[in-house]
Amino acid sequence: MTDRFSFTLDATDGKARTGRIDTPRGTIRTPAFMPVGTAATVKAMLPESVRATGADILLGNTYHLMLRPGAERIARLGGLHRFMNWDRPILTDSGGFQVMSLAGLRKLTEEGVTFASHIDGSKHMLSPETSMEIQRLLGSDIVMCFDECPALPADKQTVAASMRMSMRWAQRSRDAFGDRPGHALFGIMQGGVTRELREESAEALKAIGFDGYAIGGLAVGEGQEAMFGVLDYAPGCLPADKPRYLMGVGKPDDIVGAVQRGVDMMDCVLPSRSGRTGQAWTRRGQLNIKNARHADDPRPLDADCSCPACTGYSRAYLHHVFRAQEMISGMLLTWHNLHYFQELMAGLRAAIAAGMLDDFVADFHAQRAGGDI
Ligand code: PRF
Ligand code: ZN
Repeated sequence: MTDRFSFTLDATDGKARTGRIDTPRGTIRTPAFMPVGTAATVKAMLPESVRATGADILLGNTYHLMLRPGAERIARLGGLHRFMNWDRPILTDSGGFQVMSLAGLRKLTEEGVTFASHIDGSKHMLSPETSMEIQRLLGSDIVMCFDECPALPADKQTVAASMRMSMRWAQRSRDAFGDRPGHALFGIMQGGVTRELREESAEALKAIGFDGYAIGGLAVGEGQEAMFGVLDYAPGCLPADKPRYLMGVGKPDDIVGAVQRGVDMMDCVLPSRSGRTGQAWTRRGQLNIKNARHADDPRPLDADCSCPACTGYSRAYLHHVFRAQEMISGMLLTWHNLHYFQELMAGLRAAIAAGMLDDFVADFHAQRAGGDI
């Protein structure tokens, strides 16, 4: 155990990296996938089950928790880790991105953003300073800068002005965060799909100095080709000795492509959210358990998977409990999906360490191209 936050690179393969982030609450093996626990729970999972899938760190949300149950209440109850019974690292997003996608009536100024709660319409304010304070009250291990991610489509001028405000907010976030040994503050690169803006954003963040650097403003509707276009150069604009976090990504093939391009951390609601709608992600591709073809199928979801859903239950059973709207349906499919995502990350880490990433990626795509699952 360490009382400080540090990043150690163990091996590289091409642009891909594997290593570890050490924190007082435990080690995060990278490349890492962070399950999303928006409202102080990874939906349908006990924390010990999330850990059993292989997760080293969870993501929580400033926006949701400030509205319900409130950051001060969580602080009084001992902080987010104690509150949700997860004692390992937690990264919290800063709220701006969620305000833009979820809140009602919003007003954005240089100071910050005022908005109406999506829960009860009550009025709230978030700024770099209030976001840092809320994330401190939650007890977050990795705090994200308060930023703005412009909605698409947006012209270059709009994206440039927004990015420059996010860089001023990054400085204010740094100043408000202060010096908190054992806790990390990550900057967030913006700039859309324009290379000069991404480079300008990276320079601004490096001049301020952060414990890690996120790539924001991607996976917002630009498509995988455009996202990979940015990822071909964006990680290389950031310090090699600090973790790089791609926010809100993604599908398994997005994750593999991002890791190949030098990304160390990712988060996405996909495995947990889609589990509750019957979507299963497997090494052979994607299927929906509600489909009638599974009704009589005695086989497991994935014969090569060691998760509880695959070792204990048939597709026919999973189909039945989904159709019957039984709670175990979301539990089993979420468990399987999280297990698969974490197994993918473990495979990527091992392949990078062995200098065999190209073979691993070729195999990943070949297994998915097999057709019928
Ligand atoms: N900024 C923040 N959170 C985010 C994003 C961002 O740009 C994204 C974009 N994919 C997801 N979550 N603060
Ligand atoms: Zn499984």
